[in-house]
Amino acid sequence: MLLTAALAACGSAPSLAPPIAGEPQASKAGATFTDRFGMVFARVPAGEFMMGSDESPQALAKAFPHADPKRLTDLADEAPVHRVRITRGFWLGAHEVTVGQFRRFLRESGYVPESVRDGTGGYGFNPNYDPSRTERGDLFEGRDPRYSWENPGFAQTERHPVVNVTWNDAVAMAKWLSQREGATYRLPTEAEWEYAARAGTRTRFPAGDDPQVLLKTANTFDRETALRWPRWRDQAGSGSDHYPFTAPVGSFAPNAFGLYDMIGNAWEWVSDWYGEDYYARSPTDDPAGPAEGSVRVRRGGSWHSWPLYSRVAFRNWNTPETRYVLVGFRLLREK
Ligand SMILES: [Ca+2]
Ligand SMILES: [Ca+2]
Repeated sequence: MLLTAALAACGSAPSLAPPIAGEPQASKAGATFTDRFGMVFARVPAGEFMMGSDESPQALAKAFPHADPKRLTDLADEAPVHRVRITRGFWLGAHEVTVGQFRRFLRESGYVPESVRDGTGGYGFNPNYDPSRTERGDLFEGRDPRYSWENPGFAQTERHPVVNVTWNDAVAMAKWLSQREGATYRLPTEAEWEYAARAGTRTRFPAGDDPQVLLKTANTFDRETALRWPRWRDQAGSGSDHYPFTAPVGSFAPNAFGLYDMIGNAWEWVSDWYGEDYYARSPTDDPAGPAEGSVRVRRGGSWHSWPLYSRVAFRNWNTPETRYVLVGFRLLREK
C-alpha cells in the first residue's frame, strides 16, 4: 500500500506500479512471483498428465547400454503409466532451496538441522576416501560431524542448492515460511513434482529421449564427475556439463514452466511416503501417496546421477532422517 501511494504521489498511475513483493499478481503459466523472503516461484497451472513410465527393460537396455540388466528390472515401480489430474494450480520454487536461503532460515528461526542436532553429521566428498575399505561401501564419507549442509566436502556458494538436509529439515523450513509469509508452504507431492518437471512432455527427460540432451540441460554425472569416480566412467554421458559437483541453481535453461534443475543438481524430497505399487491404485485426482510408510520419495536425480536415474519418471527414496550429499529440496507455495 505504501509503495502504491508513493508512486501515485509521484504521478504514476497505480495500474503501472510494479507488483509488490509478497503478493502474487498473476496466476497464468510462466508467471513468476517473489515472496517476501526472496524466494522465486513459477506458476504451475492445474491440468492433467500421464504419470510414470512403462518402458520395457529391453527398450531401456538399448538406450542405456552400460546399465546392469538387473537394475533395469528394478524400475517396475514407474508403471503403470496412469492419468493424473492436478486440480489446483500452485507456485513451485523456480530453484532448489539454496545454501543462502537455508542459512537464513536457520538464523532467523533458531532451527537446528537434524545432522547437527543428533551429532552424527552428514556425508561428504573426500578425494582420499576409499568406499571399498568401509563396511557399507558408501559412495561418500560419513556419517561424520565434519559434514553438514554447510560442508559437503566440495566448494559451494550461497547460490548452490543446499544438500545434506533431511526430509524433516525440509518440512521444518516449509512450516516456518508458512508462518512468516502467511501462506501455505510445503513439499510438492510426488505427482505435483512429476507434473511440474514434465511440463507437458512425455519423453524420458524434459528435453527429449536421448541421454545426450542432459549435458546441455541438467547437471548430472558427466565426464568431469567420472574423473573422481573412474569405475563408472562408462555410465557418464560422453561429454561435459561443466559441473563435477553441484552447480549454482539456475545454471541451465528452465523447463516450459520456468522451473530450473528439476532434473539433476540436487535430488528433491517430495512429501509422499514411497509405495512401490502405488501407481496401480492411486486416485486420479491429486494423489498424495500412501497413507503410511517408512521411506519418503526423492525425485529428479542429482549431480552424481547417471542418465538412467535422471529420467523424469525415476523414483527413489530414503528414511525421513536421511541426510546425504546428493539430496536437497524445493518448496511449493499454494497461493
Ligand atoms: Ca555434472
Ligand atoms: Ca534437482
